[in-house]
Amino acid sequence: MMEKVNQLKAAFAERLQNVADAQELETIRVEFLGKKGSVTGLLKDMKELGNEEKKAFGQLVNTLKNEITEAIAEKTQALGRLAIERQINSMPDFDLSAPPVLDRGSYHPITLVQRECEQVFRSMGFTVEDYSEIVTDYECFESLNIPKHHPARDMQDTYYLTNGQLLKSQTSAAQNAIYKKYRRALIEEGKPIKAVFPGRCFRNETTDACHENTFFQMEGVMVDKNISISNLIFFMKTMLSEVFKKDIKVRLRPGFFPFVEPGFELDISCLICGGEGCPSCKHSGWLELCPCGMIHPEVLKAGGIDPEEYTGFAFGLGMTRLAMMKYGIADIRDLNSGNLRCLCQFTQDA
Ligand code: FA5
Repeated sequence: MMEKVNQLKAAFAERLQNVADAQELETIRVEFLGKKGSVTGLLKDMKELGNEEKKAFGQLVNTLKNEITEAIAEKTQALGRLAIERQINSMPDFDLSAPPVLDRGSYHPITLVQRECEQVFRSMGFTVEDYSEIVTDYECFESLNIPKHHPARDMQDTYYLTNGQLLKSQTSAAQNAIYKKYRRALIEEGKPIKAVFPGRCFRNETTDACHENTFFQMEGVMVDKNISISNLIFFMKTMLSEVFKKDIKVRLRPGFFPFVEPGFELDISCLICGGEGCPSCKHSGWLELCPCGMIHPEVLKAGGIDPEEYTGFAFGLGMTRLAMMKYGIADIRDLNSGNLRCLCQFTQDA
């Protein structure tokens, strides 16, 4: 009996040493600890033993069971750490101390990400629109169901000009103009509105590793008959897998924006720390990347579209944060720094 226990112990140790991933580890766990596993199988032999021997053998099997459970838990953690290391190592090299290459010009990483996103959306039939950086209060707030004195304005304090205009705090400021530009084609010719509009945004807020006072977003809207949340999720997933060229862990949770109902926050697992928590993700392991939702009826009405007949989705992709995640840039402020050591390293991707 004792020999059987030792043999099993040795067999487990050997299997554990060579395990490559979590799936294989689970197979081993079932093989040894499952209902029909080898450790459970040992107990069947107990029938042949006397009472005293039964007790001693039972304890032996229990100890073995605990040892195997513990070893599996340790291995699970080690494999998790390994997976994170692999993910970090697979990110493109980004070295702030590398000497700048000054003999040629280079594209800014945000330009590269913006072009890539534009191309993805163009291939799905979206038009790419340009819009002003200086907008009116109506464009940035009122037309988006945010009347004066609405508390949602506190989240987006921006810079006001003496003539009452303002530097846009969100690319959503172009929504109203886009609806008005395309509503005739929608209503008279049945052409869905499918548009993205990238742009620079401004907010009067304190900067940190993931917040800038000047950053880029890309807004997207789609309006037609029978547009639903499934359409929204499909386009979001397609965009992320095209940009990152791999599966990215995302989570969708409820979010409040007066111009959508229902509204969501779409977060991605932080690629700087692999989800462990770091300054780039405010130590949460997740990064708010792309809030979205179904366009509020009042917003469609303001754009001259009948919400009884048409529905649509909208999203506001944080393009500066997307560039951080794609290129492994831990501090958002490097992107506006004008530091060529950082910025010229992305030329080869152009
Ligand atoms: C908005 O700006 C909404 N207009 C987005 C939206 C559009 C919602 C359409 C629903 C429908 P928010 O303030 O959360 O939402 O910003 C959107 C994204 O922009 C954030 O997830 C983040 O990725 C990025 N962002 C916001 N503030 C900053 C900042 N200070 N620095 C860098 N990126 C930022």
